[in-house]
Amino acid sequence: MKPIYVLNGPNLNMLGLREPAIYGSETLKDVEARCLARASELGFAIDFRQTNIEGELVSWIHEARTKASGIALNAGAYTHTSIALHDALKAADVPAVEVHLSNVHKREAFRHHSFIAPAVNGVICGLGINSYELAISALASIITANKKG
Ligand code: DHK
Repeated sequence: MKPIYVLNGPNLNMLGLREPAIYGSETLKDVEARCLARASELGFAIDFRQTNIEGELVSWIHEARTKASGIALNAGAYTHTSIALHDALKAADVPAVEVHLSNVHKREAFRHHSFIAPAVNGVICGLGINSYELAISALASIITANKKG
């Protein structure tokens, strides 16, 4: 079984230090541990990565086309700016879920629009680390259903 790629974009390496009132006090390592535990319960492996570089996310999404069974993507601020990530997700053609720790709709207007949302199966936001766990659960269901169908 191919792993689920859990891809994290800019500034997510600063979790735990960065605006804890918004993003919580847990680190990206803590997020990875929770994702790993959830995926294991569901019989999936994960490949968990973070980059501050938009093009690297694009390349990882391309790679997912053949190497991953699905993608959970928190693209950070690139969510609100990147047509390149939208196009990469369309090209990848694997199940994908957009994830955010914070409720972007409760925040500044510039966070209300996502270029990624139209290119993914679903969007989960505002639930802290639970957003990631829910994305993995949703992907596991979609991948399993696709196999049966
Ligand atoms: C993370 C970021 O870095 C922001 O740029 C997004 C997202 C929201 C999050 O909530 O996980 O606007």
